[in-house]
Amino acid sequence: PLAIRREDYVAPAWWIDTVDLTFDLDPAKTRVLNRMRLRRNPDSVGGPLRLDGDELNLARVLVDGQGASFRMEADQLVIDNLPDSFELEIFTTCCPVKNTKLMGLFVSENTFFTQCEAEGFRRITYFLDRPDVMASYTVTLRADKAAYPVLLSNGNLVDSGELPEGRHFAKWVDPFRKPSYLFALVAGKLVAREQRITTRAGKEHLLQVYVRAGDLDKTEHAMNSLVHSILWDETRFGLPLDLDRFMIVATSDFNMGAMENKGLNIFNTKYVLANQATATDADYGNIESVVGHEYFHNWSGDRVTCRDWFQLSLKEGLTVFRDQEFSMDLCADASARAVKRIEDVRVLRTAQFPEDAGPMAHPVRPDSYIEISNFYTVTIYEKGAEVVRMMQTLVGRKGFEHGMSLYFKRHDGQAVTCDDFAQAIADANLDSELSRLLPQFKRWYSQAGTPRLAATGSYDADARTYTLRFTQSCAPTPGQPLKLPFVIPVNLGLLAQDGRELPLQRDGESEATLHTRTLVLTEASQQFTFVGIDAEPVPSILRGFSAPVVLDFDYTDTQLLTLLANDLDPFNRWEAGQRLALRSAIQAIAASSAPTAVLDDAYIGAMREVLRDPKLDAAFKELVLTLPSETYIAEQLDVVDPQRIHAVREAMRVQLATALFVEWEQVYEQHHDTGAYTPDPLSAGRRALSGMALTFLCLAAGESGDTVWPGKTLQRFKDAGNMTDRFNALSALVSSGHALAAQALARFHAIFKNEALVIDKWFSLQAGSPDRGGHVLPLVKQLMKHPDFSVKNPNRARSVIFSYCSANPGAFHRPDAAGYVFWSDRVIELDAINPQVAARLARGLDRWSKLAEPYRSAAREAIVRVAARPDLSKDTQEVVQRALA
Ligand code: B3K
Ligand code: ZN
Repeated sequence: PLAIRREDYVAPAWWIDTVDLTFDLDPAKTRVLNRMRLRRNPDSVGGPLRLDGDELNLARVLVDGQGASFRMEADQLVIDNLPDSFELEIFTTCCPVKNTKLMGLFVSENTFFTQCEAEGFRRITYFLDRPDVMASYTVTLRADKAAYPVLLSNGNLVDSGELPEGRHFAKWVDPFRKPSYLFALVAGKLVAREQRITTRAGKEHLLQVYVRAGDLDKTEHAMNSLVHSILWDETRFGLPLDLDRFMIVATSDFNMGAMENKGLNIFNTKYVLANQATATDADYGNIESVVGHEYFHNWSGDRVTCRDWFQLSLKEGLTVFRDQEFSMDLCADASARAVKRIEDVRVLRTAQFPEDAGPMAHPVRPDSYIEISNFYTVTIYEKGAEVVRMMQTLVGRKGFEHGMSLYFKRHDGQAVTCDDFAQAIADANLDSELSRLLPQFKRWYSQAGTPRLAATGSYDADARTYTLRFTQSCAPTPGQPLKLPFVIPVNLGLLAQDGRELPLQRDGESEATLHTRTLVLTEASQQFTFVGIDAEPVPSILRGFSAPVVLDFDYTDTQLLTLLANDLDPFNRWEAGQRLALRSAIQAIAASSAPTAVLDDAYIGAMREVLRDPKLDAAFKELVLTLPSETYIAEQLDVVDPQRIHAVREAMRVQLATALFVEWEQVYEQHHDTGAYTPDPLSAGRRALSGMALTFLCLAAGESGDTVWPGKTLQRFKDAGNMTDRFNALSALVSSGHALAAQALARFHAIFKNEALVIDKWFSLQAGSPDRGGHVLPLVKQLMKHPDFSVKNPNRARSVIFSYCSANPGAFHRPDAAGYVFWSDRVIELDAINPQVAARLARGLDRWSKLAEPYRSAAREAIVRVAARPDLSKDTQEVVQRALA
């Protein structure tokens, strides 16, 4: 398959002004009548009309009401000799019930849904299926009334009524022009939670959350999240809801989290449904951010969209930044905000940094792709959000808000580029560093790879000065051997050795600033001298993770312990603990002996202090006590032995469990009762920490043969008043490998057999559990034979296959290569059903070339085996070919 290149972009030869679609919905054969008004684009290079199509049956093409001559070139319908402006009518049929790719129009539990981003609309009708073609849509849905009582599409309902033979219709008009990827329809038996709100602007709106009949009691949190999102966007950015009616619909068959179709967001049930019996605190948090994310797209994505798919981060990076800010602004205090920031950075470092270092590395604005679906990545989303965050750091919060206003004022109703966004933020802040450095700053969009920032400090006792030297570099990535220096905002503080914060006064400045200040790096090497320093300070560099870089600074253990105990910046406080743990892990991995006493007394003592500190929130303690993940540890090594990493990390966990046994008991006693359930960050933090305590207590029990804590944990599991506590208890038993786990698992399944999302957790916990003598792979194979398993349902496939292959390295990387063989079988099996899901799974062996033998050769062989399959989708081909390149 051919690569599409960014530099080849040309404006379309034709514009589509209006689209009038009529659907006769039938699962086996849906008829689509598409009437469009087109006109020649005078500013284009010209040429025939080429409409995209995919798996459509074409019945009729009329130009201005007359049969027209056309030809097919591959999947495109081509028409020559057209007038400058005309009406085009196309009649096609498709088969939604056979659509297992879940792109275009598909059926899930007898309900019709659509997914059109990025290129799904061409599976519904022939079209200029590209985001810079924006049209006004009128949609008429016709279907059997008893089977499909609810008929929804974008915009406003303008007409509805009965038709002969028990059928009915609904007609929808979207008042906003939009690209085809934002089209949506839903038809089926659904019920809605409704709420009317009046926004600050004084306008009334109807909000609806549509679900299956039994799920209405799980929609309150999603509705609340939507209301909060609407108010937040109006308050923080002055962006109001622009529709009379805003709908969310949940489906259990969905390739990703959710989709921001104009006025009709379609969601994976996982990000809508929650009540305290079925959803964990993490689920509640995810629902809040995904509902926010999709709602915020209404402006950043829908009102202003992308010119082409290379600009995807224009809407995704910006919208992730917006949902992160939203969740942070909802936090009651600085500690909760820091917890959210740490969680976001953890995602970036465990998923995006490896992507940036692997075969799929690409810039935030990619230069080429084979299948755009493969570029809905953590680089586009999370790194893209970090790039926007750095802009905010450089222009300040108010300056950023002005920049956003200018962006929407300039580009409302347009399809634009990442350059347009950065330009607007800079133009609204002409006296800022961003404006001065804009061309260089934009290297964040064009250069792939994670920059490394090496810092050294030197103290001059006579001059009472402290000098920090920074050297930045960035390793080659595919197609980019050489990198130019980035603009890197470094938030810095200096601590005295007793942990006090020092005022910061640079050489030549007349006054000192308190606490944190932002240094803006632009050169390959740069230094900064601070004056009036009485003793060698401890630098707190990159506070709040002010740039997406790897920071190398040769801290002594003592310095890290000082930061861990005192840093005003909670992010760097947490980071100091992570650095200490990582250092011990890496030493133990390199050693030849069996890992025992990996963590030293100083570290254990510091963790004891953290657990006992009455001033720290439970959520923060839980993060500090969480060891760096196996994936993150692996990224720090040149050669990766997954079994060795797993063994070392497990030894560290056992050490934390046994050495802090008394503290874990106290923590559990103090935190396990959180009263009536609410998913707020404070009580969620208490549940997280008491859950962690149970895990460690069961782990310690496994070492000592004690049966008290496993027994208590089982009781906790039975009595729990909410899913968070129940699942944490279950997980403590399963992960410690205790014999009581089996009956708890059986009981859990029995209680929740009718709750698909809970059954996903049941599968996922088992497939992701620590390996004991290689038991997980046979278990996974057995789980795939369970009557509740279905490989066609993406959530279920992810809960078993991905939980094993992508989230359980200690069990997946087997010396006998059976994990890799299983992986290749599943990639091949899934590819025939759903290429997007298959390609995602195929990414699981991205980092094969870093593996130690025998893993390396065996992993490569598994990838070669997939690559050798004939008829592989473009999606999977692109992933495996890049892996082998
Ligand atoms: N924009 C969609 C993602 C579409 C993925 C297409 N393969 C969801 C989101 O980012 O909000
Ligand atoms: Zn998005």
